[in-house]
Amino acid sequence: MSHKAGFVNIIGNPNVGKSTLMNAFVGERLSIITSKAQTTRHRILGIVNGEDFQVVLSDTPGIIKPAYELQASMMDFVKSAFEDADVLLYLVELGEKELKDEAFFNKIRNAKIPVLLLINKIDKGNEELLGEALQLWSEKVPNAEVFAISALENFGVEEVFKRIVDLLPDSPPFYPKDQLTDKPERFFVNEIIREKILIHYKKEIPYSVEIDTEEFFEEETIIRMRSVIMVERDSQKGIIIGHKGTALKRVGVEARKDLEKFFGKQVHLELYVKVNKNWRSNEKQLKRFGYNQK
Ligand SMILES: Nc1nc2c(ncn2[C@@H]2O[C@H](COP(=O)(O)OP(=O)(O)OP(=O)(O)O)[C@@H](O)[C@H]2O)c(=O)[nH]1
Ligand SMILES: [Mg+2]
Repeated sequence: MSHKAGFVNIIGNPNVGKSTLMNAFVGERLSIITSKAQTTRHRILGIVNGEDFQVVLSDTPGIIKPAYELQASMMDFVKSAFEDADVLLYLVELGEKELKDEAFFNKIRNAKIPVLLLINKIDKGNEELLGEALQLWSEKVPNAEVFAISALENFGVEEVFKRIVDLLPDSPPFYPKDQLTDKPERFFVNEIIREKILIHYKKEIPYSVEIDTEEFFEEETIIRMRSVIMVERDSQKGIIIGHKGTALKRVGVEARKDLEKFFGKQVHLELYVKVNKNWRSNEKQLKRFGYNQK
């Protein structure tokens, strides 16, 4: 029996629904999703296995012009997603007109591999808007096959997946067939906590935060975790903790609930906050947190 396998990398502007789409393909909440741009900071693999195929999806950060070292490293993850793709999924949302970064856009237009251009969030529009978008994107990216989808409502996702499998080369699997992702458990702990911070704090706070799970200890009936919320400045520490610790407590309670769902086990989560001055611009610190992998 022949077997197909390959790398299918999702790229696009911030907030267009890349992580929502990846989770829809995988059927698990692997990538965190929020209404804020720059939610995803890493390249995260989601592996979908069938008897005769393995689709290795990559969720990537939204494409931006980097202003500091962390963002530069996020864009390196996007670059790497161009290098090993067998199929590119270029995700746009209804109403969007352009990819601001011309270099990335040209890479998509000149790609030597199949490109599927997916117009997402069609649940938000009408036939007229969709018609305009279909025309616009077919002209802008003539090398792509265009699909209209709603990742949130799981509309058109199955059809895209079938097309992906069609396009994959014959190849043995790259990962064990029971593997779902390339990231360790602690990564998902960090991400689930960061999601709560993105949801509950304003302005620059979520972008100044990094999580480091120092302890992950699985016992028979419970997993014990201790995680540090790192901020860049003293003033941010106070904001994270909040009056009498109520803000931090809310993060802890909500994160624990999600962690219990994710791991299917009772979770004990200890959270504390630490100032790590300007970590976003510090190469050593970024390496330590899994960025700057070059
Ligand atoms: N209405 C609608 N909303 C969607 C759809 N897909 C995603 N969203 C919403 O769009 C927002 C961003 O979704 P994400 O999946 O985090 O987007 P992303 O492209 O991964 O964002 P970054 O990681 O920040 O680049 C969230 O509020 C989602 O619920 C869709 O098909 N329809
Ligand atoms: Mg994302």
